[in-house]
Amino acid sequence: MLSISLCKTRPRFLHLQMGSVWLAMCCFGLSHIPSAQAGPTDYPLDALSKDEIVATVDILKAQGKITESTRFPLIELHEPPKDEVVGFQTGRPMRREAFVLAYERGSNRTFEAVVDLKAKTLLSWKEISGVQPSLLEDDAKILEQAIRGDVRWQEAMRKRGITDLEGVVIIDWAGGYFGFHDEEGIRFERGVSYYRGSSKSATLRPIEGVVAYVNLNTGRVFKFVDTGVVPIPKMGAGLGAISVNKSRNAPKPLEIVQRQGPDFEILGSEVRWQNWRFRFALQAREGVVLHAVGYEDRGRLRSVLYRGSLSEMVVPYGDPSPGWFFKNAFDEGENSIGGYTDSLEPLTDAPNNATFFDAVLADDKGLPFEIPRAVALYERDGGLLWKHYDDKLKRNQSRRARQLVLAWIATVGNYEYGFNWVFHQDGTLEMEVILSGFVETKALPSTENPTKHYADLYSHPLAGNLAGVHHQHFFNFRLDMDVDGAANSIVEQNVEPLPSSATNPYGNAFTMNENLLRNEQEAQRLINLPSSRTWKIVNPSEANASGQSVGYTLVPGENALPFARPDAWIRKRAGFVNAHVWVTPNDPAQMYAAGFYVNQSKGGDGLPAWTQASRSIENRDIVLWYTMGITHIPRPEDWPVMPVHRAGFKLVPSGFFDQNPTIDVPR
Ligand SMILES: [Cu+2]
Repeated sequence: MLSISLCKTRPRFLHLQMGSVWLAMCCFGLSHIPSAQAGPTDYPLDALSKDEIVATVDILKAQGKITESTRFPLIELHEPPKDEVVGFQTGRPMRREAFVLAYERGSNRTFEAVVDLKAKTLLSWKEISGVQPSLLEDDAKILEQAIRGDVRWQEAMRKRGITDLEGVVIIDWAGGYFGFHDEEGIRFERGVSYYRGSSKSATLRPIEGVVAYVNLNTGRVFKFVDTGVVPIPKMGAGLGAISVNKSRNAPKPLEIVQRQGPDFEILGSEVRWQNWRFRFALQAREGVVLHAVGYEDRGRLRSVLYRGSLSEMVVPYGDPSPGWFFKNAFDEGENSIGGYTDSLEPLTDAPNNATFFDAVLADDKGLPFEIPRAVALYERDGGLLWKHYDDKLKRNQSRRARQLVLAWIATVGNYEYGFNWVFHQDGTLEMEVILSGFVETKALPSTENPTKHYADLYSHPLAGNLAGVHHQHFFNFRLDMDVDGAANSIVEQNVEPLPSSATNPYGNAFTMNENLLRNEQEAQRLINLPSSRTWKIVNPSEANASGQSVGYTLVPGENALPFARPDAWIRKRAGFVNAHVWVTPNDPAQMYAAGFYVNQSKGGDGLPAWTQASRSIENRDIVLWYTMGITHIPRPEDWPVMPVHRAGFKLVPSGFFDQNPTIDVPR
């Protein structure tokens, strides 16, 4: 959820620290852990290498475009046009370009650049006015310094009995947009305070009702809010809150043994497994991006998905109080969630049989940094694949399923978000989102209630007067489907009961209606339980053996509608939450569901804006955008640390094959 970090050091430094810890641990016998260092880039969509990041910044320097004070909210691959990628043949020359966002804090100016890494030239450099690029490490430092120096804040802490001001931790929250005039035209954030005391390992106990608004261009607090003293809870969020219960015996080992090695092959950046082929890259903004996903069907490689990514995330909190109304973390657009990718811990974050991949990203100063074990790839037991027992013949036919998981986890402040692309042998591609970590805590005022139970309308108690505030997590996935080629259409499937009639005398009849969605406006859809609604991406030019268009069905899992009012600013800024399904013609300029510039955005960009034109989405290269919402009313069991919550969706072959494609799986 959060942009908020309990220890908001930008992750890159955490990784360096963790890297050294792991290096040390490797000396103690963990060196067998396989970690695949990405080789030289051999595919047009491979992420920028260390050398390419260095070269990008060097070219900008040589052109006199940047200075020591320039910061880089984003440096990543500038993807080549799709036709170039689709037509690419291994070993042939390929385009390599970098996209750069540069920010000049002193003049509050933002620039976009594209660098040609082959020709070592600057292809474009342009100023983008009226925007704020995503948050930088310096922002949190400037905010903290400004707040600590503010006498109103110092006084507010003393009023709460806090004398050791260095024992207070200040957390920055993206400013967002609420129509306030004094927040226009500046880069700003809001800071909230937690009490930790002298021990670095102690928890962060919320200091309720104190908010400082900081102008990040001038380094000044321009608004200060103190709504009154609320007792500081005895406990707060952080690892110190986790006291390990020794009463449970460790379960006996459960290990996957693959004496002959994993069943997948890695060829350059391509993974091949059980008829599947795909590539992936860790990008700073989106995290792991899936590329060129295809399934080999009786010797023929058939395309399924050209590009699959997390396009945006937002976590709106449901508390209107001055300390909370602004908490709406866009963890991708405001924070570049890929940059918060964890170094996965072998045996716990991923199972014993995992293969790990290191990744390289650029920091705010344009320097490359490595994330060891950023991505894990492993096979897991998939339960039963199929079965039938013939009672007459007394004979059983069944097969065991296996799944391939491509996993990464980001820690954004107090929350962990894991994203598993799960490949099934039957052609199903599943996204499994994992939520864990700490809920965002609030201190409740004492109550006259003799039962000493604390409560307000917007939260639920965790422990004592420490509460977890109601919130929702919305994820949007951008799925550039290429079902047997780029020219696809989308149909909505609704199952409907038939009226009682002479032909339906028993009232049991129901049918399934398919409705072609012809344009972007028609394709803004909600999930619908009464009609078991699904959506099928079809290729109208390719038919299966039964004569149906080949297709893949989007099968939703857990989902929600937003509870913020339709006219709330957050609904305008995160307009993608207003429908679960959106479909657009593929446009490489339209990658992020809430638009490119999300930090302090006013709304009016992203899916709602693009789809105004209501372009045709029939029999052409289309993108399916799926919004998934999770409503989180915190429970005592979410404390101290949340047990993993899973939610997701599936892309299931539907007439893509002529029959069950796993019939050939050996016993
Ligand atoms: Cu939550």
